[in-house]
Amino acid sequence: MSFVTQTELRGRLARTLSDLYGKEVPAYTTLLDVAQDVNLDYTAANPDSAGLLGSIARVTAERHGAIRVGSTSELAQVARIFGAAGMVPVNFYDLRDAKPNPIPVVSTAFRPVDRAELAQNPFRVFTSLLVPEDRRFFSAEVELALREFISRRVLFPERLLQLADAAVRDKGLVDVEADEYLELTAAAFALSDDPVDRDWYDRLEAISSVAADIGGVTSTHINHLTPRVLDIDELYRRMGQRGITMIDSIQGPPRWDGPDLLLRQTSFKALSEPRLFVEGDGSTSTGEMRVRFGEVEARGVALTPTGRKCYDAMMTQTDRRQAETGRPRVEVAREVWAENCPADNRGLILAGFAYFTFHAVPRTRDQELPTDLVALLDGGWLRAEPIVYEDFLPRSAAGIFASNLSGDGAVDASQGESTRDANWMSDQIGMTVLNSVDIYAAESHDSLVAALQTLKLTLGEVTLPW
Ligand code: OOG
Ligand code: NI
Repeated sequence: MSFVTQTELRGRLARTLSDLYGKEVPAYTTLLDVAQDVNLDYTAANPDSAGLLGSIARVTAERHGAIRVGSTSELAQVARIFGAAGMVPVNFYDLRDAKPNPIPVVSTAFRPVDRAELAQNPFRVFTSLLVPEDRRFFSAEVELALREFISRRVLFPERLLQLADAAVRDKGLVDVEADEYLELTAAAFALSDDPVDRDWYDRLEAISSVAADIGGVTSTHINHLTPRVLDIDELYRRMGQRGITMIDSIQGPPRWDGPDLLLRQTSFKALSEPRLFVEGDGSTSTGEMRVRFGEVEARGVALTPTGRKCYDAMMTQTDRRQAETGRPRVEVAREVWAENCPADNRGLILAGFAYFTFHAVPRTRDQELPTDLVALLDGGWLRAEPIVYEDFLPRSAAGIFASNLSGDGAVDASQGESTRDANWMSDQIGMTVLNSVDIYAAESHDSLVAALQTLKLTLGEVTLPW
């Protein structure tokens, strides 16, 4: 009997769910094929830069998925299941005030945190929690009905939760138990064929398609799985050539000549799948549901709070200038980027905009060392490597949600909201929801201290640009 570590379990979980989704949603397989071709072509054309934001092996296997649940106890169970594979909750995203399409959920993402773990397999799952108590979306009566419906269902069998807890406790599972964990997890996230109560589903859908997708059915499901590509514009073109219509645009930063920032994403719309409904008179019929779609992403460097503020301001400025001039958004965005964003990694470091790890370059010369970080970089004593952004962007996420909603739903903005934040979520699931800025900052800081130590310098002696 062999032992499967949590790291191996995560790699196998990503593959198992990817295989399942490919069987269920054939267009996803096309997306994977095209993504693979784009990555191979990009690597061949750019052998020096292709691996800068993660090894090709990592990028090829890299996926994120998304699921949605209805209550904090369901979310706490999800945390145990992903915890088994070394994935912990990172960041709190509130999509309830997203414009122009508010979504009645708050979200986090389960992912590995350590550099070595990310390099092995960075599988992450964006997980959204319905907020039935938010009066801008749901009346007291609908809230109650939702709570009752959700509390009656069982998303995850007890055996799966036991295996998950054992994996966390023992840092892995013996192979037969690992197989069982993977089988039960895949079954829990597959699209169920349980019949759907038509009246209840329609009632929720009139308020929000996402509410219906979460609280109108007796199970949860992966609603998309996302591969990573090195050239998302090329992928967008090639999907079009294969006859798969993508949403109108690529979310996030524009394509430009400077460094890749954060995250760019695009998706194809949910496809219609047959589903059994129970009608008001008790009869059953086959209808259709459009709940599962495909998405692809390109990742760039993680931004510091200063860089992030600039990113948010550039997005707002792009909106404004586009509204004023009526020019194409991509063109406006590129112009705004050229005006405001440093055009290379050195510029990002000087402005304190982005996170890098620092590495001492072995040297034999005995010239005197400068004590200024920028001089150390310019003189070739230190090398800086961008830290990949491993998280999500709420505005892009809302865009991805919105592109897959059938109607606008009904929101009463005059009603009060309920306060929800990372602390609240941590309390609910009994696990700290981490803040990714802390993770990136610590990694950058530690690498700098270690690199300086190799050069026989200390952090206190060195002038930093930020
Ligand atoms: C999640 C949408 C967010 C992303 O990549 O930003 C997301 C959902 O539709 O449930 O996956
Ligand atoms: Ni996504």
